Amino acid sequence: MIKKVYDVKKSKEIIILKLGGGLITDKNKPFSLREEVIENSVHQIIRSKKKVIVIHGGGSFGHPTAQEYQINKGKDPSIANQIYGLTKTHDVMVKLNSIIIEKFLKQNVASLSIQTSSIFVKDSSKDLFSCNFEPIIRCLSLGIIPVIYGDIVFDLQGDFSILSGDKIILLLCQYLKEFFISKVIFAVEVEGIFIYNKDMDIIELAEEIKCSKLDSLPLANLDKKIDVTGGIKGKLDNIHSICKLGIPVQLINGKDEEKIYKCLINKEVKGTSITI
Ligand code: IP8
Repeated sequence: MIKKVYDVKKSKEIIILKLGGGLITDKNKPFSLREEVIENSVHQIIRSKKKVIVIHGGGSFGHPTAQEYQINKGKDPSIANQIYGLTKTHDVMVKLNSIIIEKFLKQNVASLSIQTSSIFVKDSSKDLFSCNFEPIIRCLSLGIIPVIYGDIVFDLQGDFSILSGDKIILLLCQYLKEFFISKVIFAVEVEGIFIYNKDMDIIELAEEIKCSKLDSLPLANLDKKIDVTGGIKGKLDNIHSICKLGIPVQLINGKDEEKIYKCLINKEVKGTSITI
């Protein structure tokens, strides 16, 4: 009996992998790409043969555009060309997304762009999102790798905002009940989460963090790059909520040749593990 439950879990197992925007682009230079990092990440995902949902961030594409038109402020007629900027923000994300999709297709692997702003709708009056998960479920069932991205999102109250890749992951973890999400991996441009060790007066990599300790971390990597979705603090809030659902989270350096692959196949890698 127990074995049967385990098998069902195994056969429906998926891993969510986020390719951070700061990993696949250089956030210091608008519209700059790290093509070789994208190619290598895609190669590792394919090599792992795991069922994966890929999410990617906005990096030097989405964030500067969203910031220019202050999309996160919501609808504000005093902001010049804001509605145009809303569509422009979506468009640059589509362009970044299609670059990733092409890398999969070039290696003869089926992957499909899932348009975030078409499947998610926000209702700010209830602080809720509704989502049509069906395209994601169909992709996974057919062996297609769905690739989803941080994007603009419409609001039932007539407004709009930005839905970050991290929040998409949380929503999938909360509501995608058809699959067993065994872990969430954040591939970023650094080794993981760095903290300040007061006793030794040094900054060090936090290799293991208990979920309950996430709120009180003496964070050291508070970078100042453009980020309209909350930077490292926003990320930790989402990670905290994901862990509270009982899903382990790992942060690894996606620039490394093999870390994404190793992490996907559950080999030990240096990085930050958030334990439940
Ligand atoms: O980089 C933001 O997604 P994130 C997407 O995952 C946009 O926070 C459009 C800025």
